[in-house]
Amino acid sequence: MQPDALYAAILRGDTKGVLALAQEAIDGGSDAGEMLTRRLIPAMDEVGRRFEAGEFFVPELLLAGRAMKAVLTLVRPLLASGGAERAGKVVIGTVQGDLHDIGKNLVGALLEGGGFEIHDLGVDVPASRFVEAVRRYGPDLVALSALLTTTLPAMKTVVDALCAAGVRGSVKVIVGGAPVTREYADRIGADGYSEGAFGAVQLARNLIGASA
Ligand code: B1M
Repeated sequence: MQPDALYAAILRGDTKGVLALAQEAIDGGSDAGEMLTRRLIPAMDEVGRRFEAGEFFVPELLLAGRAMKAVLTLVRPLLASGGAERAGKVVIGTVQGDLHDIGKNLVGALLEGGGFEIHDLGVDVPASRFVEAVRRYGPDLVALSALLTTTLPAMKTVVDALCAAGVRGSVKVIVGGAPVTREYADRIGADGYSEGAFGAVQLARNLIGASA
């Protein structure tokens, strides 16, 4: 296949084309992780750039998002097939007010591949549901994703709610997503920050002392 066909199909929001090209690449022996980092994620970044520049509008974001989610269902089993030993339990979700879940799903899939048991609370998750989930599942880690500058404060709300509920000491909290920075993570009292999805797995392992 041509090197940029997959990238271009994401930009067109062409789900069928994306699936066909990704399948072709996988059948041809392409590495799923590389496909993600070199072609799919950069294509989504370009969609975001065009949106910011006023060249794309919400329908294009939606179409590209749909195509990306579809291809992730294809790629996910390949990422999650690490066969790693059980590393710990994670409750993951996108914070309240935020509907972006592609990055969160990717982090979840990679953690799963790294041997973690995942409880995915979905998107637009209020702080009270994170607290409930911590009580219910007894995770080692709570993983929060946010993609909007306007929903960043909801991460602090979750950390504060965990403290108020008296469960903060029993879990590590990691945060990530495009607008999140290490400085912000430190400021809200999170235990860890990872810029990308792949780094989140090592971070999680380091925090709970699981072997690599
Ligand atoms: Co939205 N959106 N969007 N959008 N969208 C962004 C985020 C934006 C940057 C686009 C832009 O203007 N350039 C911008 C935010 C600006 C800002 O706040 N600074 C934006 C906006 C403005 C909006 C709306 C407000 C648009 C509107 O309605 N006017 C609206 C908000 C809706 C809401 O949430 N309440 C909106 C809606 C949407 C769609 C629903 C249409 C769709 C999402 C579909 C979906 O997720 N199911 C969408 C999309 C597709 C995007 C862009 C184009 C792509 C996001 C994506 O999936 N990227 C995005 C632009 C961009 O990111 N370049 C944009 C691929 C994904 C793999 O990357 O999610 O960043 P990402 O995850 C990365 C890292 O961030 C990290 O790992 C991943 C892999 O490296 N990561 C973690 C993520 N979570 C992590 C957690 C961790 C660790 C790492 O530990 C726990």
